[in-house]
Amino acid sequence: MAMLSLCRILSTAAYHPGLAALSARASSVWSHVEMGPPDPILGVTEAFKRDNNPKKMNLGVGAYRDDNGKPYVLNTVRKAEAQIAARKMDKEYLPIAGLPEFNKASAELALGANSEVIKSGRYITVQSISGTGSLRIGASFLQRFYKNSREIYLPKPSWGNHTPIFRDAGMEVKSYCYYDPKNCGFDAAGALEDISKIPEQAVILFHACAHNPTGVDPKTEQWKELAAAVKKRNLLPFFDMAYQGFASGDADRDAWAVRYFLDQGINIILSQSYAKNMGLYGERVGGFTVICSDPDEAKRVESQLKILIRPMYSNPPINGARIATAIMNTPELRKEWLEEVKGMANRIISMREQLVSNLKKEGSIHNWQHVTDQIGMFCFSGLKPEQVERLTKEFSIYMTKDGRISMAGVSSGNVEYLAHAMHQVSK
Ligand code: PGU
Repeated sequence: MAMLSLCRILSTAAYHPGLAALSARASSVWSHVEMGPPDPILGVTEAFKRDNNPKKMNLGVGAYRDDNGKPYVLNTVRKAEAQIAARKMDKEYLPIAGLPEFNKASAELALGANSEVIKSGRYITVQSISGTGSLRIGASFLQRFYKNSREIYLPKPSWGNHTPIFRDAGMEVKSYCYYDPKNCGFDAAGALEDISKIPEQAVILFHACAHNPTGVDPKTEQWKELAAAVKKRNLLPFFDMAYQGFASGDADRDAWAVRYFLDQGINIILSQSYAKNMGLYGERVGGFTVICSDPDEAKRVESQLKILIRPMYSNPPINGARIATAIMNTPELRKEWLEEVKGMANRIISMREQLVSNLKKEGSIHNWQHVTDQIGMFCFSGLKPEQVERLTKEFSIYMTKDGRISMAGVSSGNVEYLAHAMHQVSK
């Protein structure tokens, strides 16, 4: 009977193309798959690309632009690429844990070459598929081996991809108070209060510097209080360092919190990305580090990280890691690179100042001081979702719904237009 009616539908469908599509849909094994929403950050770029307005601005994704609004490849990256091309190296597989020289240089960049941890060898760094891949390895490692807790506490708010990364790896994602919208700053009291209630031994995530999306970092004294609170609750801190050098323009200074926690005897885990500070976005270069109690433990952790990585992607890509290694390990390139990072950080700081002065010129009476107080790539503007929607619809200015502006996309050519549009939607 069922067979008969199916035949009838199919023969009718032959004369009605609409019906044919319908029956094809009903019979597909994927028919239950629903349309998913676009990504909150990368979806903004997709919408931006579809817009034909010549004045359009993409302030969604955190990707650095030069003052002409063009994607920027660092001089040191070009030089490293030339060095690598001249050596005519092969393209064999990397080891599962990646390029050993890269892993060493990466750990030293984060922890400092004179770090006791580095000297004693009680750590393991593996190359990762940029920051996201590093966080995901970390999440899976926690899920498999961190027996003390299933919970990870994220700052509220945090980078939009943190929740899916940890959730998809099987962790339970919770949050702690971080941002105070009233004074557009770090809510130290709220954070400490929340942390004092986090179950002992849970995992807590910190943005090492240049917090995304708020642009608000704890001050030195506040980091000290956070470290003390973490120690008291015996929490496991997971540092996400995606912007080393971008906050202050100084890579060592931006690693201060990470190094302070280590000095306090807290064995952190760490994710690093070279997307922003080397502009290696699409090359996907990053590192994942576990600080252990001794070198033997580090060896055992390494063996298990390899067992985790092997079925995921076998081994990481080679090209970007070679570039990053050449930059970090060639003294002249390293020096020039750190200058370039400072240059990028400074251009962003000057755009913050110009945005505020142009808002004032437009006649805005709001207090925009947080725009210049905040650091790193983003400005958490305080614009409401309706205002963001108007910016997009009326001015072709694209940003995430939470009002986060990627300051890296602002240039002297478009800062006036942005200020004008922001004033129009906020007056
Ligand atoms: N961690 C934080 C805090 C980030 O902001 C980002 C990138 C990453 C990790 C991962 O970056 P990788 O490219 O994987 O190294 N956030 C940017 C880039 C776009 C995105 O969402 O991936 C952003 O605009 O928030």
